[in-house]
Amino acid sequence: MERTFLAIKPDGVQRGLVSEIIGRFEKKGFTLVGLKLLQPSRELAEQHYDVHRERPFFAGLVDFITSGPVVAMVWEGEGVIASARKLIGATNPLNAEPGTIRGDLGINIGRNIIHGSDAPETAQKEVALWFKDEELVNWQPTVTPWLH
Ligand code: 3AN
Repeated sequence: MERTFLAIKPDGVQRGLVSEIIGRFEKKGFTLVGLKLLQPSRELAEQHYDVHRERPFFAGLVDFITSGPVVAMVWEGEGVIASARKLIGATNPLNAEPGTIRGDLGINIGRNIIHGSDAPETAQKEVALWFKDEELVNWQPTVTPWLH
């Protein structure tokens, strides 16, 4: 079953949006298989944003993501990678559609509340970077098996 890595960034945590955001993925019907609160090290942040290393905003991005607690999550479900990106919305919250997390809750591209893996390869890499195997729980909802 497909899995994706999602992280509520320090702005989302500090603004008290954790339950609102987790609720959106729960209500959609995806399955939470990994969850932890941590303040990422610079090393972890730099690895996570490695593809942006040459971008002008890289240093600021690493400073920001390491500045406070982050809620790191792994969600599972059919098509979860692309669907989570839709629920999250466009990178710039000012362009994100109403109804999406960034469209409803954010205004600043540098403080865009949540990260979501953008493709199967990055999802696999990011899940392995942020979580040990034993931190993930292999389970399936039994109350609504028809959903899956
Ligand atoms: P997304 O998070 O939508 O996949 P990416 O991968 O293009 O977007 O960018 C990663 C992160 O880098 C974004 N979530 C955002 O926080 C930051 N970022 C992207 N573009 C800019 C920018 N022009 N200025 C500041 N931060 C940016």
